[in-house]
Order: sequence, then structure tokens, then C-alpha cells
Amino acid sequence: MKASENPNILFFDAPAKAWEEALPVGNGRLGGMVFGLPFTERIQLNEDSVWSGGPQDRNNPSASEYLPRIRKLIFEGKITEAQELCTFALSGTPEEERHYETLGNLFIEFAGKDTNVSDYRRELDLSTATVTTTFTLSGVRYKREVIASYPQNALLVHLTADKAGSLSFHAQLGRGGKPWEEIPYQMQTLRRQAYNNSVDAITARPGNVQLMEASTGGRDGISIACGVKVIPSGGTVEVIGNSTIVRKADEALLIVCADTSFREADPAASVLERLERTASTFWQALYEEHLADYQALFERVKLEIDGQEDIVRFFQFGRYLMIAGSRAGSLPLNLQGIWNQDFTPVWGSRFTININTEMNYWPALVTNLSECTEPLISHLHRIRENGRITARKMYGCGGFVAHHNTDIWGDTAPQDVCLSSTYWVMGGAWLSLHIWEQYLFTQDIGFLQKNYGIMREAAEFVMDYLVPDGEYLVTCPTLSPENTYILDNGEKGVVCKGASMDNQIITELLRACISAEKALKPNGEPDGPSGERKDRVDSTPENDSQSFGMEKSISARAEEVLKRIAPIRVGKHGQIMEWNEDYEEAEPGHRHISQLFALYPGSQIRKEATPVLFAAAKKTIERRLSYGGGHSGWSRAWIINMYARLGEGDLAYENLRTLLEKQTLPNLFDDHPPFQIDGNFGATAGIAEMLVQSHEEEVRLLPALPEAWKKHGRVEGLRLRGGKILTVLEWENGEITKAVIE
Ligand code: FUC
Repeated sequence: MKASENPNILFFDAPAKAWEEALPVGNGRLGGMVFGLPFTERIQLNEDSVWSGGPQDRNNPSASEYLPRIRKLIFEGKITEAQELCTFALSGTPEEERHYETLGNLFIEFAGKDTNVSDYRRELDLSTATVTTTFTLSGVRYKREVIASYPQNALLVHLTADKAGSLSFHAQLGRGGKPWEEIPYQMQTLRRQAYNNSVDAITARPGNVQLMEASTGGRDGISIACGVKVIPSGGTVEVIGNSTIVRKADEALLIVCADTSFREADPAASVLERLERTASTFWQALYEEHLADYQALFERVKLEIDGQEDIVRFFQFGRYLMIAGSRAGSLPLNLQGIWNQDFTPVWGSRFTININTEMNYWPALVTNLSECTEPLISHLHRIRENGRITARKMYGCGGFVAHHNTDIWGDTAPQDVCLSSTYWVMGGAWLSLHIWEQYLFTQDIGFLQKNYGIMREAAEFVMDYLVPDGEYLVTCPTLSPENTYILDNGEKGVVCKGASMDNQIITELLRACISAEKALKPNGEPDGPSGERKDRVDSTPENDSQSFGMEKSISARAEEVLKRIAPIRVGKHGQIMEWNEDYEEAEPGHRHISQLFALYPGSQIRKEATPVLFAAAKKTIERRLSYGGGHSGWSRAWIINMYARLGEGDLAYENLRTLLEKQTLPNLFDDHPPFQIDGNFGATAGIAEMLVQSHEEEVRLLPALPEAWKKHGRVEGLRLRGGKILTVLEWENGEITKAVIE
């Protein structure tokens, strides 16, 4: 990416050579990566429900039988034996959930043999959610605008030129192993080999439509339909084979729609219908509709910091990705948001819920995009359905459980056979806390009433799962994602009882349930104006009686359990203890810093309330960093948020700079490596956390302002817990000059 003074612009002076240089557009469901190639434009496509296979029941049938033995072995310190038994008795059967896949590519192949391109520019404008490519070729200035319209659920490509009759091209959909040829098709001798080796059909349909159909395979697997409709102005159109060939047009609009059997009984019919519906409106009106929809969200928050345009861009890019990747009716943001070019992406591009999915949603509330959490909340309803079965079958517990990953079907059985991550039961509990956070930020009692059942059932599971250990109740088996400890005899272990993170999540969740029940009142009647949401979609289990009101209160039980959860403790290095014993860590610079959940995103470690733990939290990060911590993008992003909570503006900033300059790809996507989107969202949340923090009745303005930001800055529209908005906050030389909270 080239430097630009405008923080809303990401621009390149050349087409993308690699996927990591392409620019993303999205409307929650449909995503595109625009390469901006002059002769064979490539827009790599995604649809959020293109996943492998159908739903599975992977609950290990031996789990409940072997659970007591596993627990006994752990209590006896026979960790290696316990772990071996976990791999057989607790792993999923089969071990893997479904994974996300690419939808394919749209190629626009232009006629001509001149390759002498000049004055090239490709940019993403965050203020309009538009990717624009401009260049000069054979004396003609060409312009391509690409948007993903949420109101139309369509991706739109608008082609223009400054000389009439200059557009000659055909559009080609593809789904295959080989992406594209960079040279003009009229110069190629072998075209499209392996472009399309993963499709079932590509056919011409009436109205200059090319329809691609495909399926992802597996029992009850997903069927896909994707169509492109070409609407030229001027020139001629001819359909040959399955191609629509446009010659000498003045202008053209290409509409791309996609659907799968995850949502539609007949995805092809729904795509064809939507293509025609979208085509009934002119480009200008479609564009204005897109702007109105997008800007209503994007423009809520404005940020300026003198001399820090790149940081402001990084902040707003995270908000852009949230609006582009998570809208009402879509699936939640996965490990790559919605943007993925692979058939078997790294870590399946699933929903990893031992940090990554949670981090994806950290900025949603504070940066005033609470509508964008709808997919997460809806998916939690799916997860709960499966999680009830997993809780009962595997552990004999009530409520619902989810382990460290889930998929499109909301699968809740353990994923992988990975000692350091698989046998952990807190994923559902952590995710459920998002409901409480959303209530704290929005004060929407209707939302809480509708979704509280999820929090309660997550709490019911953990309370059932706990076992006595002396004066305490502990989770067992469990682990501290994804670190390894060293026993006194030198043996290494992962599986344990009562990991510190579990205690912290349980504490946070049970306290939240007690507060939620107080807010909702025992009879389930909301005590505020109904916050009934207007933007809910069919996929939301609207009539889920379990989530309405409160059938029963768990407050009394939660109070009792809370008394028996071990407190957060400080260990021999002055650090927050990660396990219930003060073990040495096998990897002291580990990327996960699970034992600091209570600092961020939790709120149990606070400067005034827990000064000793506050100091130990700082030590913990220093220790991690001194051993090479923060090496994955998301880990660095977590550290930024934690330093912000610690009031360490300069340290937060130092890590933000490292993330942006060393752990970010050319198109500003976060680099794990490889690309993983959580670091983008974590960074956006971190920047907000440096500017304002709100807990209970207290609001802290500029709690972690680094030296580099002191000169002058202004932020508008951040949201606060308690339902208020920081309408404006302005500072000069580190002093607040204006602050309005409404
Ligand atoms: C966890 C992390 C990895 C990665 C993966 C998707 O396993 O430890 O770093 O983020 O999830």
C-alpha cells in the first residue's frame, strides 16, 4: 500500500500481484477481493455459507463413561495418562468440524492486445465502501467501481471509459484451483485450464446471465449458485456457448449474486430472481442506496489524531471490515472474516472461540456498530441447540457447552486432537458474555430478555461441570488455552483442573447472570421500554421460548458457586498464575495470555479495586513479551487492549506500531501469519480502549493516551457502557479541551 494523507483511503499504484494485495468489499454475506488487473480483472468471491459438508453428530459416545476416570487421573497427578485417555474418549468422532471454502472468482476478460498501461491507481475508500481502479490504455481512461450492496445482497461492478465504444469484454465465473492469466485472453493459447475444476455447471441463462452451480460435497453437503448478469449500454451483446460477449459498449454494469442451500431451498432460483430484481434499478440509484446504508453505520464514529493518519486508517479499516463482514442475516465473522481464497483454508477458517471469534467482536459495541453483532447472537442460538446435546451426552450436564471451535452448523463437540486446545469447555460461556456486554452498552432490555436464556444455560453447564477440590470448585478436565506447564518431575502437561482463565470466565458469567436477573426481574417482565429489534431476519430464532424471559432464576445457586471459585492469585514471578498450581510454563512467551482474561476483555482486575493484581497483570505481560510474546497478530492486538486497561498508553502505542508495521499485510489485513482477521478487530478495539474506558458508573477519558497522540486529537461517537455516547472528545497537548457525553 502507498502512503496517503487521507486516512480513509487505501491505495496502490499497481494491480494486486498476490491475494494479500487485493482490496476487500463485502455486505456480510457476499465478499469480494478486487485485484484490479487491467486485462483480466479478477474478483475473488466468497459467500459466507459456502462450507464443506452437512451437519454432523461428533459427540464421542465414550465420553461420559470415561469422564470419572479422566478426572481421577488428573486429581492423582497422572497427567500423561489422563491426556491419553482424553484423546480417545473426549475427541470428536470424527475429529474435525466442517470448514469454510472459497466461492470462486469473477473474471472480466477484456478484448485487445495492448498491454501498455499508464496512470494506474487502485483504491479502497473507507468513507464510501468502494474499490475504484483507474488506468489509461490505448489512449482511453478506464474506470471500474466495485461495491457490495447490503440492501440488494449483490456485488456490483460498474465499468466506464472516457471514450464511447471502448468496452469489449466477457464475464466468466470460475471455481477451481488455478486463479487467472494476467495477459489478455486474445494473446493466450491455453485458456482457463483448471479455472473451473470445482463446478457442477456453468450455463448461459436468459437476460445475459451466466450461472455457476457447484456443491461442496459430503453428506447433506451445501449446494451453491452464483450468477453474473451483464448490462451494457451501447455496443452489441452476443451469447456464445455459456459466455455473454459485449463489444464496443460505452458503459456496463455487472451484477453478481450468490446463494447456497444453507439458506435457500433452490439457490439457483433465488440467485436468478435477485439478479433481475437488482437489474431493475440503475447504477446511480443502486450506488446511492449503498452509500446511505453503509454511511449510516460508518459515519457514526470519527477519529482524528495529528500526524497519525496510518493509525486512524487502521482503526477505521477495522470498522469497515465489521460492516463489510457481519450484517444482520449473515453468519458471524470467521477466522478470515468472509474473505478466503482456499478450499482448505488454514484452521478451516472456522469460528475459533478460545479467543479469535470473541476478539472479532470486541470493537462492535464501543465503536457504535451494535447492529453488526446480530450474526454472532443468532449463531449462539444454533450453538446452544447442539451444545445442550453435547453437554448431556459427553458430560451428563445441563445447560449447553461449546469447546474451542465451532462451524456453520454450530457444532459443539471438541475439534482436533490437539492437547493444548481441544479439551476445553468454556467456549460457550465466553461467547455468551457478549450478550451481557451488549446489554451494558445498549441498555436494551428487550435484547437481554430475548437472549438471556443463552447466558443462563452457559452458566448452568459450567456449574454442573464443576467438581469439588478442597474448599474450591474446579473445572476438570480443562486446560489454559493453549499453553503447556512443566511438572516438578520435569514432565510436561496441558490438561489440568481449575485453569485460571476458567475461574475468571465463570466469575464474570455468574456475576453477569445475577445482574441480568436483577435487570429482568424474576417474573421475566422487562422493566424498561421494549428494545424489540427491527432488523432481525428469518434465520433468527425469534420464537425460541427458552430465550424469552426467565423460566427460572439461577441467582441463588450462582451466589453459592461464586463463593467457591478460587480467587485470582499471584505466582513466584510476580505474575498472575495461569494454572491452579504455580507451574513453570513450557513457553513463557506464549501467544495466548489466557490468565489475563480478567484484565481484558473481563473487568475483574482493576486499578483501584485490585491494585496487587493490577501490578501482577503488568508483570505477566512484561514476562510474556520478554520471551517473544505477541508473535501472532491477534496476540499483539490483545496486548494493546491490556496495556490500555493498565493505563500504559506508550506501551499500548508501541505494540500498536509493531502490529501495524510488522504484523500487517500490504492490504492492511492482519497477519497471524498467514492472514487472520482477528488482529484487525483487536487493533480497532485497542485504539478505542486507549481513548475511553467505561465500567460500572465510571467513565475514563483518555485513560491511555500515548505521547505520540498528545498534540491534538478528536473522536466522535464512541459508545459507553451504561448506554451513553461520547458525542465528542477533543484534546490539545494532552489536555482535554472538550468532552460531551449524551
Ligand atoms: C488458536 C491459536 C492460533 C490460531 C488458531 C486459529 O489455535 O492459538 O494462534 O489463532 O487458533
